[in-house]
Amino acid sequence: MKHIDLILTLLISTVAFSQIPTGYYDSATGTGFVLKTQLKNIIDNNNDGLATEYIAQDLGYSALYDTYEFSDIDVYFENNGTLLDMYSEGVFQNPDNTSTNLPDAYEYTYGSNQQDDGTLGTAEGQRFNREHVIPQSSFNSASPMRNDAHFVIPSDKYVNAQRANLPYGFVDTTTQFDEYSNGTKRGENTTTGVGSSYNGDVFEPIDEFKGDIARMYFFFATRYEDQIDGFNYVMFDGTQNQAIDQPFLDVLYNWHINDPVSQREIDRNNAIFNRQDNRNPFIDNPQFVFEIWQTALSVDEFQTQDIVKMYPNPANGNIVYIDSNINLVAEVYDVLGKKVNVQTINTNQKQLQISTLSRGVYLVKLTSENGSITKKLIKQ
Ligand SMILES: [Ca+2]
Ligand SMILES: [Ca+2]
Repeated sequence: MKHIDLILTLLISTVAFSQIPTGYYDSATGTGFVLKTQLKNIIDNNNDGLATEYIAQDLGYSALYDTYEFSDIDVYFENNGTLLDMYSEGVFQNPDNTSTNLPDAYEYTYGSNQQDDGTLGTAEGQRFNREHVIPQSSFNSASPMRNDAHFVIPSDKYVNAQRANLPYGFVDTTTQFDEYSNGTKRGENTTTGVGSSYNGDVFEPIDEFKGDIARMYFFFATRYEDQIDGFNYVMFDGTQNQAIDQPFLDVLYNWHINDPVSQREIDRNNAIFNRQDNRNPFIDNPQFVFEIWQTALSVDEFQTQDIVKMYPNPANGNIVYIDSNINLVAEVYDVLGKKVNVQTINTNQKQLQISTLSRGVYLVKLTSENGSITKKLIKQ
């Protein structure tokens, strides 16, 4: 085989292997916490009838740094191959919620800047190390949790230490708070909005990475479902099913909805799958979050406009999913205000059929007994 052919073959097989394997989620047929357990059986390290290549591997703690060279590379922002650290990656949030790159305050290179001894990390920009999004103390630093790249991320060592074991939440910016180079915050839990019943300090990533963090919690609560009731952490409720305590479940759901899955997360999931042989189902299928936890969400999803979600949008298929825990009527209007479609969206099906719509911009008015909201839909 010629050299170039060999490289091509390797590239193609790598790409093929790194995507969701056909049939991987076939056994995830249920809803609610039944679905959660089905997903656990797919992504855990037991042989539940799955192909052996899909049994989760524990590669050990030092292997995380090797994984990061595949899973956490900045090919999205500066696009310069340096480390992508969610606690320092510079992303500017415009008021209209479109992101623009800002220069990072500092950048890290694999190998030369990574360490976790006690000598550096007294300020930002000195070293990076391994940050457990779910703190190690909650599971006594036990394996395989300690070594699981799905929720153990590379981060600036100083900011990592500042986060310590704090839960995630919205920081109250009307009182004194700490802010790090890219806008990551630490301070009092906000007393407005969701997440108001916890009174200690919280840690808040920037908007660009809120959903990433949330989906790591949904992963953890699923992957380690059979042990999590024994883990001790303020964000957990001591149960195997719901696992994530109120009000943090509402916070994480809000973050999941308002920061949808990005290409960076899809790539990260694929890279970790190549290494560990398991996937984060909530990156592959974001609707699983609502399907599992819908009865546990304490807020009225429908009355909070930001939380009623319609996706994908723009849509290029025949179906748009609508997350809601009560029945809705969907009226579709074209840009001239002409009603072109009416459908009932019930809580079992949650799908808006758009096969009859031609390409263009539409307004979808969703009405329940609580009121109505209108959302813009683009069909491509
Ligand atoms: Ca960067
Ligand atoms: Ca994100």
